[in-house]
Amino acid sequence: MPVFWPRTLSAGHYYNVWGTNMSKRELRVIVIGAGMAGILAGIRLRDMGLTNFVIYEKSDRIGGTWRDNTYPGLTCDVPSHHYTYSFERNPDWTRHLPPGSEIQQYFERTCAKYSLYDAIRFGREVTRATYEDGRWQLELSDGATDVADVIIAATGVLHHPRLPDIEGMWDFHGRSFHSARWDHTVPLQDKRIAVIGNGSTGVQIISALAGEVAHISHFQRTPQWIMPVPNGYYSEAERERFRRDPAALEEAMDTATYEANVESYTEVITGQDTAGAMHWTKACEDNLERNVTDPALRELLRPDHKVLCKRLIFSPDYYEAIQRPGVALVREDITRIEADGIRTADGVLHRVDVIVYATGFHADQFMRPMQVTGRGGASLESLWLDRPKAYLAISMPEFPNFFMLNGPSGPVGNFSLIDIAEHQWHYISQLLDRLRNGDCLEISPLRESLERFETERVAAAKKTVWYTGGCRSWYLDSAGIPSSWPWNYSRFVREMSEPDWPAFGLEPPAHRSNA
Ligand code: NA7
Repeated sequence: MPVFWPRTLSAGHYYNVWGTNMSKRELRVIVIGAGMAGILAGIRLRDMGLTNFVIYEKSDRIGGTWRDNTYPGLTCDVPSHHYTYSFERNPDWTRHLPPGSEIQQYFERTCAKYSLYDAIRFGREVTRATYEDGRWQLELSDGATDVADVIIAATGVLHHPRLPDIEGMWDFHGRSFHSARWDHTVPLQDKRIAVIGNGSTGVQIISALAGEVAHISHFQRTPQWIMPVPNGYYSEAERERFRRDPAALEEAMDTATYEANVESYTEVITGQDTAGAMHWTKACEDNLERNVTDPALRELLRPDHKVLCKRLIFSPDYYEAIQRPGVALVREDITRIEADGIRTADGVLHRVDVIVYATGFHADQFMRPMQVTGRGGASLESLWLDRPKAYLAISMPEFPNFFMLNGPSGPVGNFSLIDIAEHQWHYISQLLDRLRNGDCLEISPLRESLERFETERVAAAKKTVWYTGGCRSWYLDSAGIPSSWPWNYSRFVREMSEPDWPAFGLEPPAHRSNA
């Protein structure tokens, strides 16, 4: 019979060191962030019977990225019914790909339905977390403090807007803003707009505003491959059927096909010579050939990197939009921004009234600028000196009982981050069970577990199309190594099914070894 001796004992808790539980330890849990993952954590904590928790949210509303982004055309590129919690289906999606505003409403509705608002503390940013005497001591932006046994960092990936560093950009006399800080006080209809940036965001804005404004110019430093994914409507009759009959909704979701697509996608990323690679490549090439009629424009729009090297853009109508009257593609490099517009390398001044910076995010920040200090003074900044890292994207040595959802090197391909977070929660809940059962007071991976994982992950990452495909993207860390999960989806699901306990210095739970 395995015996797990707690590393430290704290007053008020009773532990049965002989491997059978006399009582469950009450854990105080602090969740950071009330976006998609924080909401998931709150609901699941309650399901586990853990009621002593709060969710700190720095903003005044829930929703994370879906609260911050309100730009015209905002759409998630995951099929609507797969961008939903598995336990809270949404028969009311109106489109096959969910509009941003509906996603935000869905999260707000879910929060209300699960009475989660009571647990959320708005306008409170966690600035510091320090592990002392077996517990996490937290400091908040308003000077308050709190204490937790467990921290769940659900702080999101793409939430620190990245503005470019272009000479003269502060001299511009018109209005300008980042796409994630859309200024809805600026009327656009009779304006000349410049959109800088050609990721999913820039493409969606161009598609939405083409024909709706006086003129719009799309400044593309790097062309992108575009997958022509149609975005149809669910009729009211279909939605009513889904409301009445959850089985019909499940059938319409066709999860088997969705997961096969996800698997095929991840196979392509990790091995370019597969049949799947040819399928994705051909679909994007055909889209360009068939839907851009002017050969000169077509060549300007043709990427010189492999399909899927950058995060693939799903759009049913970008090529149509860029060919409309009043829409211009600008491929010349931007040299500076002046009072009246944008100057490009060919000397042309593109006169505009509004500049939208669709220039992406600092994807390597995660919970930072929060200062995190672990056991024995270990600092997060030191651990992440070369790149953000975590064992299986969830936990870090010397940071006991600190678990992340959508943390560094977790999967971020074109598939549902909700599904990813739910798998990660399944894993974290098993770690929480060990703490509650009194098997141990602290859980963190061994240093060698993280080192082994990172060595293997980086080696695999160098074989992915993100690394070999001839492009740069936000997937790459400061050393140019892809920061995402470099294996297929099945491996992720397998790894998340149950912790490899020895990697945490623990034996498997007693009930398993006794089985
Ligand atoms: P992305 O995908 O990071 O795209 C940012 C775009 O901004 C990309 O086209 C960049 O060009 C461009 N960029 C960045 N800096 C500059 C400067 N200085 N000059 C010109 N162009 C610049 O961000 P998104 O918001 O579109 O999407 C982020 C994710 O959100 C997306 O993948 C989905 O997961 C949802 P580059 O390619 O680097 O030449």
